[in-house]
Amino acid sequence: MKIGITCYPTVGGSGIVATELGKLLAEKGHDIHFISTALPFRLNKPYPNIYYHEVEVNQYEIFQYPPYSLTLASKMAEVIKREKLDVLHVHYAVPHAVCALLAKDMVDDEVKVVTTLHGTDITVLGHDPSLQEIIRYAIDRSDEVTAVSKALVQETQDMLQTTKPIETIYNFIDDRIYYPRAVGSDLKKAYGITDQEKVVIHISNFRPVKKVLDVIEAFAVLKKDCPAVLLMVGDGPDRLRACQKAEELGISDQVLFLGNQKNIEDYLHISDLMFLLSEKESFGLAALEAMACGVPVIGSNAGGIPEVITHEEDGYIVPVGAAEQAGQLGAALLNEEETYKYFSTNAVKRAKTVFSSERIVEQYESIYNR
Ligand code: GMT
Repeated sequence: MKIGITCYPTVGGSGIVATELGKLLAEKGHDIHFISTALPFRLNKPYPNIYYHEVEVNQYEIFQYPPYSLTLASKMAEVIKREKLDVLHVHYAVPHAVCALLAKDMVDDEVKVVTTLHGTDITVLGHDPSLQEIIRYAIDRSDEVTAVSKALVQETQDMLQTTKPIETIYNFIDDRIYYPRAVGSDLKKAYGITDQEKVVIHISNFRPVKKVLDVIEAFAVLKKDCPAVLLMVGDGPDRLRACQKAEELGISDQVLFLGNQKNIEDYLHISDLMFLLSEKESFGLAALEAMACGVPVIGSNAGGIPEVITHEEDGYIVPVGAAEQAGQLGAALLNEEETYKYFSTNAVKRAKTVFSSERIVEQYESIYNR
């Protein structure tokens, strides 16, 4: 098939999943056409059947804001027509599905629009009455709609009363990159982490919904019972507040803010535990990446996180805001070797089976075939 893919090409779970899906579909012989503002950042080697069509958004005096959606729709229309796309798979209802539907209408083509919901368009934009109509339109007019967790399907239907059936297709990771690996302690040493210290990690874009202050608080509790260092990977609006919180709690020497990093797997390979204590999270791709590397995760009960982590089997689920409980559970797990091994082995098993890339790519293919 000839499949167009539109996603946000920057760092973020939806862009990662869209790119990995494109790569795996290309490996299965499909022609893939990425239509986006930049080359997706995970597209790091040449593929003869992956094409990239850049959307160049220009600023004109008559527009108060750069017309991203219109330029994208126009580029989609051009690619649908020239490349004779069978399917245009867009990630996010707003604006990407709306652009795809407009493009399809512009060229009056039979191309099918598949929309994948990743959460932010529902959990954040869906609350805005001025956008509800257009999100509902994008979902109901798409030919097929998928969402990355059952929780997100439910939330979408409850909030927007959409009529289109929405299929849950979970996210996946590239298991050639994320797998358990015993690495030397060079990276740990480079960061001044001793062999006696456990490594706790948090990875996100530090938006308020990620509750990074709770992560710092949970780590402060954990540290009382277990010598440890916290790696804060990523960057965003709450970074400064998180630094201040670490200072206030007198733990800033044990909390390392690493900013955005490319080779996340290197950090996961030296980690023992992850905290993902978000207030909203439709899936939590970072948790799956950690589990695939054998790192148990303590997650909140927000959105799709409980579909990724199995409580008391491969990690723990705590209520949103229960930072103290997360810290206590974390310390106990790190101090209890047998339970830790059990959780770590189960986490890898779950990542490889329930979230196997092979199985999930087949689910998308069967939607395209339909
Ligand atoms: O979490 C974010 O702020 C980024 C956003 C994205 O566009 O990547 O993440 C959303 O999509 C990911 C991939 O499906 C999910 O793993 C995240 O849970 C989801 N974020 C939220 O629901 C807040």
